[in-house]
Amino acid sequence: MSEATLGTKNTAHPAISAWVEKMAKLCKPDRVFWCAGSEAEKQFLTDLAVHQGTLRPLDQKKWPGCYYHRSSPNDVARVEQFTFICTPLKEEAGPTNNWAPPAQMYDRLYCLADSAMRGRTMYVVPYLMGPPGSELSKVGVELTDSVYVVLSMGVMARTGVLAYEQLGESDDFNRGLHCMLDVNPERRFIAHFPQDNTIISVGSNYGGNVLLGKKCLALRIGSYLGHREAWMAEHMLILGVEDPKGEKTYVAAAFPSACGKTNFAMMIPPERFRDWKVWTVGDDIAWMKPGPNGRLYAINPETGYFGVVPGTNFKSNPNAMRSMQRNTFFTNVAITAEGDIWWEGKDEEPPPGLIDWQGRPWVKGEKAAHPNSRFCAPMINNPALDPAVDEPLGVPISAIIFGGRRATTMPLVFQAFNWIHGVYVGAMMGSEMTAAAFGTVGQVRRDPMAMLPFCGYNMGSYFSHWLKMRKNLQRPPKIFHVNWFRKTAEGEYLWPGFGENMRVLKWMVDRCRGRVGADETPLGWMPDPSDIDLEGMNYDRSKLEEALRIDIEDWKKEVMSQDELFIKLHNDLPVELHFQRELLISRL
Ligand code: OXD
Ligand code: MN
Repeated sequence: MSEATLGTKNTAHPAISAWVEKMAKLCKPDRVFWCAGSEAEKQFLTDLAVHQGTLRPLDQKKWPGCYYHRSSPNDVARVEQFTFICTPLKEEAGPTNNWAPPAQMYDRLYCLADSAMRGRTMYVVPYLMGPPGSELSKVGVELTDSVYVVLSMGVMARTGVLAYEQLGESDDFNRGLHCMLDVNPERRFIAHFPQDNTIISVGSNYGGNVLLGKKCLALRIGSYLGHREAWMAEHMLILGVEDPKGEKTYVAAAFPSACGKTNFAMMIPPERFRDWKVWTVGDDIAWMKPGPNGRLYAINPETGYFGVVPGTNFKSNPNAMRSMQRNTFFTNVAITAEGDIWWEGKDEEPPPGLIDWQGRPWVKGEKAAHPNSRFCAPMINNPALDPAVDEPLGVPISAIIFGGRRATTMPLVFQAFNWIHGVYVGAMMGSEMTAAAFGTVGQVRRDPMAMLPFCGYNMGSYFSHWLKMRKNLQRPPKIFHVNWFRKTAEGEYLWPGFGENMRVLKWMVDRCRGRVGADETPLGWMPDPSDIDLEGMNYDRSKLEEALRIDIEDWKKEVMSQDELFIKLHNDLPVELHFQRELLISRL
């Protein structure tokens, strides 16, 4: 395609054409640029972003195809306080979401979007979430005035004309409008209109708020559609564990933001497990649907990783390091004049002349990279990428793992007695807050199924949906809960985590395959400490015993603290969860 034809209209689809025309009339851009997804287009837009100063090339010898982006310091994380679910009835959004009536929110946002792209270009980004040809895949079209968004969407989703092929003549596509405005928190809204399959995001340029395929479509709108269409959109990584016989067991795991999903999804087993291999299907989102043999199948709707950088190094996550070695965008890390980058927890000394994430000469003792600085890397770079990642049917899930960041109470691992008990365990998940969202870091909050910020409808109905899905599964996944973050009274971690988590993962896989026993406890099935293989580890078994210990007094407090969520959701909470709580109390 020649430069002259880049950006020209590339579809005659009536509904897309009409909607783009309507939005262009509203936003009044100087130009509408239709993205087709070609390499030439990517090069053209990258050069443009560099020319505009939005992207800065890194040292291309060390970081081929990699670019640096710095966001506005007021725009570095998701903003749950400005995120809205706009359903006709408040009850549909439920008590865990901000709600506004659709008409009122459309008015307000159309007012803000009016003429917002004057002097700018509106990019039309058609995209596909999920493998081409999959029944689970969904089409979206994002309109944006940010080249950074267009290029990042190109990493995170299958963008370009292939999306039109999946859509065919259907009008069933997500309409997403993104206007940066003046990137001002006072004019920042991330609004979802589930009934219209529409998203409007204004006033931000941070990934989680503006890469509309990700949190907005794949989770908030996705969960709403899943409820309607009998499938599940979950905040889960997907990985395949290959045992020495070459048999693969797939698991999906929900941990809250910045609690190690990417590390777990890309785990490299320790030497003791050299005959085992962990394959990554996805690190953040799973779309799951009952499939052949009564099993639950999952796809990763994304094609890239939008991961937290600080703490990532060749020891903590070698596959993430390899994934970000080329064709990656880094946002809000520290940089040098020569185009090298650094962050806290990178396993090398900071290079001289470091400039911090806000563009100031770095002062030792201050943060060089923002704690929520990110890499946006194509999954194809991951040496452990599972070949089944493009499989339209998805992969069969044998286990679902819930987990949070808990210094006390939660043992290293337990298995729920059955699906209903597992739904209760997931629903009551709690975690200490991290930097991925605006809020008080360290405070424990309930984060059901790690979906608190992402469930696009009433959380009580979402639990009922989980319970109902069981009816469509003859062989439901087993459900587990893990906690890698339990500490001693002195504040030391009881379990080393990272690759060593393979030892716990193996126990879960063996449970799924009926290869290991378990002890019945008040919480569920638990391993005897001798069932966790500690060979080759310089680790004291008494620590494992402590990590697995159930403290009845702590658990009584834990059950009491669930009151808050029970009271908040009392109108819509399925009775099964009340019963599960009563059963737990009686076991305790
Ligand atoms: C993410 C998040 O970026 O959960 O994945 O915040
Ligand atoms: Mn996430």
